Amino acid sequence: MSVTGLPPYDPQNIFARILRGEIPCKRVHEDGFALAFHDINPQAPVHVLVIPKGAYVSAVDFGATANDAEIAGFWRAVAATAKALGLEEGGYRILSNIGPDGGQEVPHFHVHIFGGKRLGRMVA
Ligand code: D5M
Repeated sequence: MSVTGLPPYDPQNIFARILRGEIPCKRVHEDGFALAFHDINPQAPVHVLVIPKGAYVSAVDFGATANDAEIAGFWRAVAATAKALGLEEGGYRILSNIGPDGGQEVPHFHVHIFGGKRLGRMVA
């Protein structure tokens, strides 16, 4: 079981398959720690997902079990992705859903990057 009480990591989840190159993606950034690609169902003018290369179910699972280099590398990849997308000056939003009540559909930890316009306040 993952640390949030969610089911254990499923190596057949769609992001694991993208990481293995079994499913294509529109890549924005890739390094040793993370892969960033455009969301298939964009909710903002810019909507990109950043996923770690390791097998983590959620943000909490990642924080509790990844090593320090992986955690630092992941967040640096988020920043590099935002920079590559030209979002640094205007800003952007990052979001990570956790579990069914959090709206998480894909059980591989990911951060959404939203940007490209002045975003409204969060909606539940
Ligand atoms: O967000 C999961 C997100 O993943 C959701 O916004 C759709 C996106 N998605 C699903 N399949 C794909 C593929 N194949 N490419 C790109 N984006 C994809 P969650 O936080 O889990 O609700």
